[in-house]
Amino acid sequence: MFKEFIENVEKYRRVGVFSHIRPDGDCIGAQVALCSWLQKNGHEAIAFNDDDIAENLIWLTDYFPVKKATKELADSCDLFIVVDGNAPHRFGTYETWQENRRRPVFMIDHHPNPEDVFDLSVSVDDASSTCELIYNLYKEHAIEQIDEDVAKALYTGLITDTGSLQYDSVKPETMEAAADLLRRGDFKPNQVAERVFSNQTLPQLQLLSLSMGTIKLFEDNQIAVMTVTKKMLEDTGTTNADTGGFVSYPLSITGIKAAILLKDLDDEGVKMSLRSKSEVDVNVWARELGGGGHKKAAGAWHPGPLEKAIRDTVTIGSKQIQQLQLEEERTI
Ligand SMILES: [Mn+2]
Repeated sequence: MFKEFIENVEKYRRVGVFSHIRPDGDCIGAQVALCSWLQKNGHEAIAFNDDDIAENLIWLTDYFPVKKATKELADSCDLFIVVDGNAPHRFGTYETWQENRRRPVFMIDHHPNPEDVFDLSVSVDDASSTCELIYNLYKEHAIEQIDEDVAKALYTGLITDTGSLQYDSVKPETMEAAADLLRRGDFKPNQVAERVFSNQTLPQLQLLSLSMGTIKLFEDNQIAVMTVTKKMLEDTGTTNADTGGFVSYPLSITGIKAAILLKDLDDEGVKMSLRSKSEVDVNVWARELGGGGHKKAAGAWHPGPLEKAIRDTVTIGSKQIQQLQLEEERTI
């Protein structure tokens, strides 16, 4: 998987590694572990992200600092690597740095439909996470280079991108990677899980409570819709960053095939997170709305207002669910 990558990365000395905007545990974990790998193998590495890193992930930057890119820092790199995203716009100002001085760009990612703009791609869309891919990089190159920091960083991505190793993207290899990381890093699962998941603030829970009150079911109780409004944020003193993981609650209702979290936060329309726990492909729904992602997790944007965003998305979703039901009936 990484043979070509390893052979080619050797040609470059100073490498800028970008993770995607609005960073999550997988992109930061993968970025930190990749930068560490580069450093251990004679390169200089700089980790870039345009956005602030959430409170529950900030400890990862003790292992490797993540900086906001500046022209000077970006220009000093002779190779860029982007992780956990497969289209340039996912990496914020990254495109600006390319305009200044064109340099090779490598990509490591697990999302479907990669853009064909990279000089070298490691694109594995059935991998659980980019962190599982970076684990394979170590495995194919020099597994003994996985130290405690790298193990914890990679484990973070494994659990955050898979709902704590529950999604159907999890394969025996994913579990084996997780077990190997626990052994090599000599830590217990709760040491990472508690840092990542058990550090909610009271305002966050109050926001969750308000948002839970909005859950409505559609299409014979197969689609769940949950909303967050600007007023809810104001009433609880929270921000958009505090809505992480909310969509998993409506998805956990019995019989629900897909859940949508709609965030109506400013004048710029409605942001949507879509999740599925069935054969339903929410990537298709998101694409119809101009967004995208994975089959089980996707994002989209709607110009609004909120009620119309709900109606349009439920219409798209219902159409697909009815189609799937017809196909099922035909095969019986
Ligand atoms: Mn990911």
